[in-house]
Amino acid sequence: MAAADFVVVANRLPVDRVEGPDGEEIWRTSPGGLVAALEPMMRREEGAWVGWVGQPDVDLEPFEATGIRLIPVRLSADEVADYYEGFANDTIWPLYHDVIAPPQFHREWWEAYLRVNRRFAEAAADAAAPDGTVWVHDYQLQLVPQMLRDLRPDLTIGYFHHIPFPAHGLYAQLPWRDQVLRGLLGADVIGFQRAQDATYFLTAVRRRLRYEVKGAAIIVPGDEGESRVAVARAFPISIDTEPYLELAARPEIQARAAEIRASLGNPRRILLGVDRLDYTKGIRHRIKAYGELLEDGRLSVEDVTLVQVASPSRERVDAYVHLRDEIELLVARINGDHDTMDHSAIRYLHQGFPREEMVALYLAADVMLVTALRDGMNLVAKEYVATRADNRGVLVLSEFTGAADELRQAVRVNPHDIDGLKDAIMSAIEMPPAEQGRRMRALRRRVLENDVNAWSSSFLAALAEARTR
Ligand code: GDG
Repeated sequence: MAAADFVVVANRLPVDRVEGPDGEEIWRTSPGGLVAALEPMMRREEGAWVGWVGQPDVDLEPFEATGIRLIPVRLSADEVADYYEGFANDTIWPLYHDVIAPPQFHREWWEAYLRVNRRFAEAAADAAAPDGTVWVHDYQLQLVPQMLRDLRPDLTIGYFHHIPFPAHGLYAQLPWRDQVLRGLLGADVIGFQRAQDATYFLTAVRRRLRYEVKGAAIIVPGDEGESRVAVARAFPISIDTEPYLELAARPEIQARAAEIRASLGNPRRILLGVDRLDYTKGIRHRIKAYGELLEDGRLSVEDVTLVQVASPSRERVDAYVHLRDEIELLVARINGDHDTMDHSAIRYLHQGFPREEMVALYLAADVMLVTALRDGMNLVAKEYVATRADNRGVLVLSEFTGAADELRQAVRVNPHDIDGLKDAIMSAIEMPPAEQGRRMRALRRRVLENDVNAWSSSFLAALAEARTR
């Protein structure tokens, strides 16, 4: 296979194995925003994508799916447990989300992380053409940039971090804190969601490694006295707006939204939460606040329904098993206390839905609740805004999301403050149409102007500039 001028490296390949019409297994691209953003570049540059297929012990040769060259990295079942479910999702994820859940530190998980990161780096080194560009994604692969630079000093390397980077006092807990910083610093450009994440990273670099930092530029010393410059700054990610606009305009999806409203008993207001079932998303805080509003008599189930989609996630990690039990107990209690034969307090759905149904839900929702305790960006907030072409609806948004930096006209909340959250939910429910319109227009302008293509273009422009340094 010919070498690629542009290589993306991410934990997952953008494909799922599904059953074809005759029962055979085929690959279908998973329609994420990242694929949409990178597709034009992938085609133009004859790009390649290095990643895991999502199932253990699958040996596959490189192949093409819908025009993208895919290079599978094999993971054994033990590696999935130690590198992915362990170090990535039970060490880094909780640590980087402000230790909302206690991070687990295990040396054998770190060993697996090292081994798997090396495998990804080697696959990228094999795939990339001389003087090519490689863009590495996310917290599962923080060591890849430096490993790749050691193998291929000719490459221009970018890294984008999709989740928060923690304050130094928390980051310092990581037993392998210096190795991870050095891993990331192999990149020419290190992108974060928020300015605050970049600042925390620069602080960690200064305090742990004592490297010189000038603004966003880090002077990275080499082995033999020479040095290079790495840049760390914010590139807030966004959504591919087009499919959301298109789906929201379809009559059958609008009809489906009306059908959803009717099937909930035509409440005056529908509140909606859409999250992976994750402890970072503040689902418990949201449901607690809503339950208290019913308890206090400020809301009634005839008037209001909360629809909570909690899509299944990381079901083999203990913290997620406990979280599901807690949430389901809470939902059952609230429904038990408040449901009538005709109306439910909470319609709870522990399921994933097709995008069409998600857009119908966004259209049906008068109030969107995004109450994350910590979130790199939160694309759900942007998706909701994109679909609200009539400028109606209210976004309640946690200030601990990356989206809060941009979506200033949302109703902002601190989800830890349950009384404040209750008041915010009430003000969203009662907001007059004129104010909804004023806020939603401004929010939509922001999201439509800064879509995922603007994001990838600005990151790639920074990388191109790095190439000339
Ligand atoms: C990480 C960071 C950052 C969810 N359930 C269903 C479904 N979804 C879709 C949503 C949205 C996406 O999944 C979730 O994106 P988020 O940004 O909300 O959150 P994470 O999954 O935690 O993503 C986050 C992001 O990376 C990008 O950098 O923003 O901070 O944590 O698109 O719509 N989609 C469908 N059915 C579902 O049931 N079709």
